Amino acid sequence: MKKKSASIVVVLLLALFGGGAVIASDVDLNNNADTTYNDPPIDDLGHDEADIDDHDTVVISDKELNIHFLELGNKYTGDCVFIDYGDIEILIDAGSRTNSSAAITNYISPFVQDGKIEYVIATHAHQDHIAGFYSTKTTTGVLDSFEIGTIIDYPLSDSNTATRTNYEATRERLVAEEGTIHFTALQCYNNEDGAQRVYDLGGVTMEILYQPFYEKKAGTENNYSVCLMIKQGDKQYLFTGDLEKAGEDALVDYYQNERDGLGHCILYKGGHHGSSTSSNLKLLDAITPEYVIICTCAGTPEYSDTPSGQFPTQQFIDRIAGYTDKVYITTLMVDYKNNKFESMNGNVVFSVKDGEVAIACSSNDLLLKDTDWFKENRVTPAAWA
Ligand SMILES: [Ca+2]
Ligand SMILES: [Ca+2]
Ligand SMILES: [Zn+2]
Repeated sequence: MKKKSASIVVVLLLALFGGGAVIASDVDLNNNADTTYNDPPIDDLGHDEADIDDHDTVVISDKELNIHFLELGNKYTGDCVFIDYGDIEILIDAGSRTNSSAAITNYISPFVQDGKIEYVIATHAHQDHIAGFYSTKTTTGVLDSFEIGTIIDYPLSDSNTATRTNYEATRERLVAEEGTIHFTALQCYNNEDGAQRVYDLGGVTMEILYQPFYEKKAGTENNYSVCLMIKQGDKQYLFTGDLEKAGEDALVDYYQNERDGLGHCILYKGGHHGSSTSSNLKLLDAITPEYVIICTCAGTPEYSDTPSGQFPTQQFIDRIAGYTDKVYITTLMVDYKNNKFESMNGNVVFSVKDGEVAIACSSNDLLLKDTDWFKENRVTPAAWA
């Protein structure tokens, strides 16, 4: 196609879609069941002068990349990260319990306009990461609520829970009956069997990283976590699931001689909900994170009765403070026994617009260090004073 006719195509597309292409930047981020979405986002087909050059093809790539860290509708800590890039969606985990599937599905549905989630990542076989994927007698799992393109998950697990069995049975049913493709992270890293190490999403890439516990026994299930890097232009976003120190150290060691290291990551999903065992200095030194977003219920006694060891832990805070104070937390524990919790930042949406990071939260935009919970429950590190 020559330049002139290419321009006509763009003009036609603008005429067809330009007027209606409203980006719903003010879309309601709450996931309350009674929330209505008046303006679901429509991909911007607007035209950019830079898209038209002397080549024969027209590239229309004004899609926005939005990375959502979700609240999960109950008091339990768990992970769910939804990456929305036009008609391409990536869902990393669906915790924290089976009844989280409703909160997740309600929240993400307006963004999945073609009804299909192209990529699902299940980092490891713990319920706070995979329980929302499958259906039960009373809940409809996320994997049963959308068409699912490709599932990428953990190569190894020592879990013998019903959670793992249920998730994997659902995955296998989708593969057998629905045309879903399944690869392990190791197949992806090795570019085996049609799996890819790097998925080119058009202006954005998803790279499945290697870590040695994809193929050797770990001391904890957490270290089997699938790790991936999203790249948008020169900006990198890192997701390590619940990887703990042995996994983090091995990941950093491996990449000393690969891909010029992990490199600076402007966004890092705070590892393992802000636990003391993750986000160790070796990893932080390697990625120098600027924005850290954590899916957790702050101050929950779910995993620790020691206040300083409750997510996000004092140890995590002391380490991350040397790199950034831009730390965001989804949910806040109010009264665990009586099942009371509320939004901390709420659902947190990270994006980069015109080279600048934008953070949009459904509850408030306070940094962790400025929250009442932090002031009452944590010691301020010198770097944050
Ligand atoms: Ca979308
Ligand atoms: Ca889609
Ligand atoms: Zn977890």
